[in-house]
Amino acid sequence: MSRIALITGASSGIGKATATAFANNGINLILCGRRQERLDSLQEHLSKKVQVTTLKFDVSNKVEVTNAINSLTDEWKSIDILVNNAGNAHGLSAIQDGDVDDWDTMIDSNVQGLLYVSKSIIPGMVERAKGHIVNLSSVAGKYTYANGAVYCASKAAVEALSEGMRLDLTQHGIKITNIAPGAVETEFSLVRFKGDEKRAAKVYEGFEPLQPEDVADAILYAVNTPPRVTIADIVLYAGAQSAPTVIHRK
Ligand code: 8X3
Repeated sequence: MSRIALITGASSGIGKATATAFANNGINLILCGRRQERLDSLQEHLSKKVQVTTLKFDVSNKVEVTNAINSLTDEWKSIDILVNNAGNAHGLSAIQDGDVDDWDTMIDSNVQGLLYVSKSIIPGMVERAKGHIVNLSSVAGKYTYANGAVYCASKAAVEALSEGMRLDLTQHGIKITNIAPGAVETEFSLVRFKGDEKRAAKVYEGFEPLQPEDVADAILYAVNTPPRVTIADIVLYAGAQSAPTVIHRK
């Protein structure tokens, strides 16, 4: 089989756009997510181009992650590219008003989840002496903003994990790419604001936000570089954005 990529959070947003870009480039896919119907419909669509399988699990559930990845056949287990995309923001409020359950959800998926999935896949990459891990961080991991302390901290952890993974795994032939997008129009804000469509829409008002496909293009560029090149870090802002919370709206 040609290259195999496992993508978490593949059923929407950046994960889905990345899956589509990979399929267009002949990369076979293991689509992972919590919503089986969405995974099935994406599989149906993309399997016209490449081989596609799906795994339903919640990244924050250690047992589910291990069982799902262990259930892959040997052929599918030879994962060349891991895209750690699953993650979310929950709430936007000052630390004194923060909801502890929101904090748990962010730390559990953005940090623990990324670690559980990576732990299930890295030993195989080390054994095969090749692989590429793409971690979806955020500009929020580079600059902390007001009311976002815990989300920003979770993404700062991703930044540290990308650096740490690179330090430990480069000698094993494994590349690590950290991707830090700014304002991308996805379900991100709808999830952050718990389904409040008006509040979510306001985030993207008065400027043209990044689209998931823009981030997918950057990921595709990173995974298609020759062995002599490691794309360590890519920061993407929307055209009208100059910092995470500085957007020039019309
Ligand atoms: C998403 C970007 O700036 O809304 O990670 O935190 S931001």
